Amino acid sequence: MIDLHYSPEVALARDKGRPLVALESTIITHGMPYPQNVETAARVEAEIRAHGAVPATIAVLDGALHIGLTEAELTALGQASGVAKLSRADLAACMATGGTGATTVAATMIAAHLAGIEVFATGGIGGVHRGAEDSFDISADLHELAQTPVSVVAAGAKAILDLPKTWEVLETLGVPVIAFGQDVLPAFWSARSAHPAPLRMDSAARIAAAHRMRATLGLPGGQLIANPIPLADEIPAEVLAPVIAQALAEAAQQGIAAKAVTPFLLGRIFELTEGRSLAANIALVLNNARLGAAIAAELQATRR
Ligand code: PSU
Ligand code: MN
Repeated sequence: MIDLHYSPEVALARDKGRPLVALESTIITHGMPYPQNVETAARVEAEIRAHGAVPATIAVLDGALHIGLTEAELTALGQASGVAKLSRADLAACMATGGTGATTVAATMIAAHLAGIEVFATGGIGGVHRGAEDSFDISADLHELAQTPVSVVAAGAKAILDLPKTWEVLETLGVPVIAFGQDVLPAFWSARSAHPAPLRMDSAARIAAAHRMRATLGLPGGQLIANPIPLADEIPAEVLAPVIAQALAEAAQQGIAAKAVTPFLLGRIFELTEGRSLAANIALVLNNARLGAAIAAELQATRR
């Protein structure tokens, strides 16, 4: 049996049968600068509580897989430097060697499933990087969605990626991509893209019903809920396009590769937009936390 370390709040929620929403930690350690990362993590947790669910932020601390972090653990993780970024490939090795690491979407899905948590809210999933035809850089998040039964609420995939290729791969892998409340997919910092949504749902109850039906049919894997950033917080795609292009060119010049690509690009876009990208990122994560809480409540009502 694997030894999961539940925080007191999460342990209590499990006892009482309260709805739980998993949260990742890579967004804290690699996705946002300090101190906004710690502030945002706390605000996202508070948002989930305010909407009737209990947050479970996931990370590996000294080899132990934590489901829910205390405020002190969260703050320490957000201030630490050199924390490992753990995806499916890294999780077991980090735990076996007593390491500390932040979980990506893929690793958070694995941990959430082990803990019986069916919903996970984050910013944006990883996907197919631009130039993947040469680099082969495709996030393990996509294959995780195809095999681990967790519904992930995100504002689409990050716009630094090749979004059309990302949607194609998800379709190939049989992952339902459900746009929430609109007919086109969102593009992370922008509410709308030109890409038609493969599926659209307008209520948390329907999303929960689709989650349950996959299990009934014996289909492995989860769902991606593509939840658009609120319009008041979005950055129009045409404003971001040149910024993304510049960040990508710098990454290529500096030979940034593999796991370093996503954190580098997010950091540069933050600098180049003078923090505007970060404000939008925070707004969209809060929005995803609210929808995640609503889906968790619906799933809890139909739990078997
Ligand atoms: N979404 C954000 N910020 C992030 C990430 C997602 O708003 O930092 C992280 C997630 O943990 C995601 C990871 O799983 O980036 C993808 O990294 P890669 O492309 O190396 O798989
Ligand atoms: Mn990658």
